[in-house]
Amino acid sequence: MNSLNGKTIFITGASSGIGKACAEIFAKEKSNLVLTGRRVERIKNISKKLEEEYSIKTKCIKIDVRDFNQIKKAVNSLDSKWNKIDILINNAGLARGFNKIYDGKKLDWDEMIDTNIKGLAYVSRLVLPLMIKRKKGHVINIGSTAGHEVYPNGNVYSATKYAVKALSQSIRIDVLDKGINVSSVDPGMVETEFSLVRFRGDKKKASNVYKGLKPLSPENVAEAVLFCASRPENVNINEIILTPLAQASSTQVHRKR
Ligand code: NDP
Ligand code: 8X3
Repeated sequence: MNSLNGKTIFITGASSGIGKACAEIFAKEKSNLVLTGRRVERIKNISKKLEEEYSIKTKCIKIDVRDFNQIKKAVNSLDSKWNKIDILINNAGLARGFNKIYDGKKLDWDEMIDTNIKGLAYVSRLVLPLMIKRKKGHVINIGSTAGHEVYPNGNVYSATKYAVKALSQSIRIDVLDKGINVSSVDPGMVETEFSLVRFRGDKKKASNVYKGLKPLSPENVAEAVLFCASRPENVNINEIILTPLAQASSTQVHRKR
């Protein structure tokens, strides 16, 4: 396993779920972390806990990935101790709504497209030059099974995750001669705040998503991210798809009654 001790990991959406679990697993490996997200108080709490527990260094930056200038300012503000980013985890993302396309809300679509597609492209555009300068680095995108197969009412969310898949493949081609790894970790059902966000705080609807089965935990996904990040230098993990044992596809789920 390639050591991650002392490496700099830049995580988008580190305030919750998979991003937070990635922060924890890389902290255990003694990596230093740039933690970003909109809910900066949450990130600061995570940062404090991880610094105390693992004696690592962290930097917290408020970033809304939909705002190109905000990301640019944040990346430009990193001094020489922080701008040698070894791994970028493009995790920030969300689903909004669960309707037939003809009942969908424009605002929900705009938010998903702006965050999941444009946000990932913006962050990659601004961080990659730092990696290219050093001729090394690793971009790990959090895709989804929804980027491999569609499901009823998934429409625009699925489209954004198909776009993440296209971006992962495109970035891999574009940096082929730059010594940079590009991986995609694509989970099925993971119990995080994802469904609560999708259903705008409706706890009943959110918990029904995982009813009768054991979903993936964010830690399960973070382990896959860590696996991608820790391979020997000559190896690139292109894609990992992981689902709960009880999920065979986006539509085939076995629930205990
Ligand atoms: P959570 O809702 O728990 O976490 C989402 C994270 O994304 C939060 O930290 C949130 O931070 C951040 N985020 C959302 N919008 C923005 C924004 N505009 N700018 C910056 N950060 C933002 O959900 P998950 O952990 O499940 O989601 C993480 C990723 O995993 C997403 O890309 C999602 O599509 C993907 N995924 C999730 C699956 C699941 O079943 N849960 C399955 C497959 C993929 P903050 O609000 O503080 O900005
Ligand atoms: C999240 C997985 O199936 O809820 O990307 O769309 S799913």
